[in-house]
Amino acid sequence: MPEADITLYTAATMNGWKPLIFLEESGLNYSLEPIDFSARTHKTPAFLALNPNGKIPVLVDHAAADFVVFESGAMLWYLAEKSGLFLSDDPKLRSETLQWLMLQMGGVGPMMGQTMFFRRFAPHQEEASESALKRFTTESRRLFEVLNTRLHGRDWLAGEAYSIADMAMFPWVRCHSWAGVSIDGLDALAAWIARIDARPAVRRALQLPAPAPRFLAEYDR
Ligand SMILES: N[C@@H](CCC(=O)N[C@@H](CS)C(=O)NCC(=O)O)C(=O)O
Repeated sequence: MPEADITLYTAATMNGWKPLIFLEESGLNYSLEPIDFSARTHKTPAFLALNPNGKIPVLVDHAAADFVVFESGAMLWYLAEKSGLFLSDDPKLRSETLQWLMLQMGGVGPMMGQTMFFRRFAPHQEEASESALKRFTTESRRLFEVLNTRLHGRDWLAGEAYSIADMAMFPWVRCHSWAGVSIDGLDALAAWIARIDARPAVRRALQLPAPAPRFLAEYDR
């Protein structure tokens, strides 16, 4: 049996940082298996046996008979239930947290992911890419405005405590400038980014796994 209770397979990406933030915040005992996309480890039969979708992050809970969890939102939820941290027991507060977590998984993540693809990787000269870039950038900005309205006069997305909803949303919102999505005028959102960015556990998580991929070099701008 491995020494750590949990093995996390991940990389330095928006989805990859989410469980790292939780694990660093909670102090759960884990070991890290960095996944190098260029080596295609995440497409090997051994990895696909863990996650048939061939993507990171993936977690194996050795303390629960090697139970496997993929999908970062499900992973944060699993870790919250395992540890009793960052997700309220109160049914309404719990639902509120999961609503904002789902908005990240179904809205902000996919829209920002597509915005990044069309801004950074797709052939820009093609008319279809220009149209897609405009669509995804506008929708990402609209979602940021929803978050900004929600955060007006409050510190966290759900209830009065930092939760798995904040942990899920943060990496995607923090990289707004790399994606080319403006947060101008969204002061509550900017304050929330700074609030989370300043947490020591978050600072540690964002350095993992090192080294950061080259394509994220502009991430902090
Ligand atoms: N919905 C999945 C998305 C996972 C995902 O897209 N992971 C990306 C990194 S952020 C990945 O593994 N990309 C490598 C690839 O697709 O080859 C989750 O939230 O876990």
